[in-house]
Amino acid sequence: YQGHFSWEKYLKETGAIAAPSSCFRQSLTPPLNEFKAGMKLEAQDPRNTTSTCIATVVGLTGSRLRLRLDGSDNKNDFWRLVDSSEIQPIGNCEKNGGMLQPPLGFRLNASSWPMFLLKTLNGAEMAPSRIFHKQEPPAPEQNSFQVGMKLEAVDRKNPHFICPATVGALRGVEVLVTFDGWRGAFDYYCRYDSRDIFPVGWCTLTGDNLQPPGTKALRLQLGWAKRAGWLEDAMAGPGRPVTGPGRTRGRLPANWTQRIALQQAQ
Ligand code: MLZ
Repeated sequence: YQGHFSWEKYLKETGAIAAPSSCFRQSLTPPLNEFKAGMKLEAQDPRNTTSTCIATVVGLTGSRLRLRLDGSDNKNDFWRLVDSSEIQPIGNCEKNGGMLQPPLGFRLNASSWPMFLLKTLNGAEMAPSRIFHKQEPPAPEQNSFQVGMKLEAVDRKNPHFICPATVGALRGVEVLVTFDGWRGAFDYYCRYDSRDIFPVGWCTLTGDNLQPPGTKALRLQLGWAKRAGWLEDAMAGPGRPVTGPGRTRGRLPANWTQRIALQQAQ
């Protein structure tokens, strides 16, 4: 796909369908990003979620901010949607009777935190409260994803990447996110209302950079077919139904042979 990946072509080739936007906890029109690099705000420490810390915007990508906790190192940057409830204007914590905390792995001695806080906020550009979004979009009432549906998802091991993905399995309120063209190493389960998953076309709308799928396409297609209980039945061939525990529900998608043939031809 060298550089430009087209969902339209890809969905045709894979015979897959995109998960409808009503499945996601995302706004239909992506939230406006009016933040600027250098602005400071309050954020929950991702490694210690009971702490509210000072963070600096060190980058912007689509509707997301790349954040770094003041007093931390540059190895633990994290990304948040501009409408995340985990970011707030400076002053919010105190207003609610809380106290700003040093980040996990604070570079200095804990006793120097009050002075550090003073210095880091002195003369800082604070993100104005009007550019924060009042609330997160509401969660859909239930998990309405289906196995095989396509989506865009944050690669949690490389959270600056948003990548084409497929629903690999469902488990109650959870969804298994599998990355197209990559082996299982990046897969994860998340709640259906996770803020890390987006409808097809999200990155185009926000101007974020969607990674192209990896090259292990065949494995991936077989991967989810197997998890859905389809593969054993397919291999048994017609007239030799595989029975036994867990395999009785197996049913191949109508176009599975075309899907696999197409993947092999690439
Ligand atoms: N440098 C990494 C990127 C992997 C990204 C996968 N995204 C699903 C690697 O090649 O392992």
